[in-house]
Amino acid sequence: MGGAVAKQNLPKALVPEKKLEAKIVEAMKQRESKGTSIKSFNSIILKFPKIDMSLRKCKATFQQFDEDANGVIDRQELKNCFRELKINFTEEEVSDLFEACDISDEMGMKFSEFIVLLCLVYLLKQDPTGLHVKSRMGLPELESTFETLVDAFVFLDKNHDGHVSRREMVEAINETTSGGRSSGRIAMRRFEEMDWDKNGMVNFKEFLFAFTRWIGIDNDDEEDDNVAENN
Ligand SMILES: [Ca+2]
Ligand SMILES: [Ca+2]
Ligand SMILES: [Ca+2]
Repeated sequence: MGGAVAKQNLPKALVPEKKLEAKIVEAMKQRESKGTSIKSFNSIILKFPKIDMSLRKCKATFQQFDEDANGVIDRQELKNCFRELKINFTEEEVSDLFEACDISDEMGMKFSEFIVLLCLVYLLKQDPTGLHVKSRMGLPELESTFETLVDAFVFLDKNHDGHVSRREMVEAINETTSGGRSSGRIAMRRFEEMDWDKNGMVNFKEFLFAFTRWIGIDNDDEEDDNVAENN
């Protein structure tokens, strides 16, 4: 309750993202109440190649919405994208999402940032009223990959509070890999990689960004393509 007063003193610019983060945590908690199909940390690792492939295929979607083909999706292009995918977010929500995901500050979203944004949209679009639609965004294959990522996060977030703590990360890894010091160290390293703002907690957005880095989605064959095109 005391937090309400402190919140009002925040600089205005900080509020939108906080609001969005709160919405994401809320949506994640809702989803967590349904549990996870993932049984072990190793099974997440085993899913990497499939996730990797599916996300790479999404490059065509990215290019489709990058109307001026400059390699990034700007605000207007994102708005058009949402219209096309029938994602009915308010202007403010679209803008908040853009700011939350445009972390490279290149006047637009790179591919990896776009993927993270779509996955957040996927999570936010779950329908608590239970009106089930087969696909939330008309991108069924991508959505099943997003579901896997959400599922993985739910597995890691043992106490279902919408954040993965360092302890939860260690617990998740130790569950399967018979403990031992090396797995503990791996867990630590993974955790530090994920926790960008170093607040000791990993939220879903941090998790997704870490994921795109682990599978190296931005350092793909793009450069080769460009060379081929220019020659
Ligand atoms: Ca563009
Ligand atoms: Ca937690
Ligand atoms: Ca963090």
